[in-house]
Amino acid sequence: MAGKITLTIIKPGAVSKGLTGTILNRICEEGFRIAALQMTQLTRSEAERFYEVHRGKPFYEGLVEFMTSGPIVVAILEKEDAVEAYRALIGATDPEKAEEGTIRKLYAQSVRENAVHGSDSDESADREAIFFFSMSERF
Ligand code: FUP
Repeated sequence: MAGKITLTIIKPGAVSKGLTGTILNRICEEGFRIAALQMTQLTRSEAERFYEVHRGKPFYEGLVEFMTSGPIVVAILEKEDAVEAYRALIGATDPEKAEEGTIRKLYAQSVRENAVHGSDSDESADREAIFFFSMSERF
């Protein structure tokens, strides 16, 4: 039976440091199936729309600036309880609070430059997957 999905973004800081392969390898080793994959660079309006829920917060401008600063790698990941399983794998938003061995603990620079995104609910995962991928790009 197919598992549920989550959406991840390998953020500009991690892509520019050459960590894309390392992070995708870890994701696969942890039993996620890559159901869609793309490299792109967000425009300002796309980043604003993706992070709409955070508009008005003190970190919003910096977040949009960072997320548009270079290419990103976006993937739909499939596994049982994908959202929860992937959030456990990436660790807390703030890498200093993230568990040892998590992707953010290993590769994040700071709360803002925290290496990867992971959807926070099944509803967000569906919305975010549609944001980046058409059905013909999903396998
Ligand atoms: P997460 O779900 O762990 O990605 O975290 P949030 O949805 O709370 O935040 C989304 C992004 O906003 C984070 F990945 C980084 C950025 N952010 C900050 O820059 N500062 C903060 O204090 C909180 C979040």
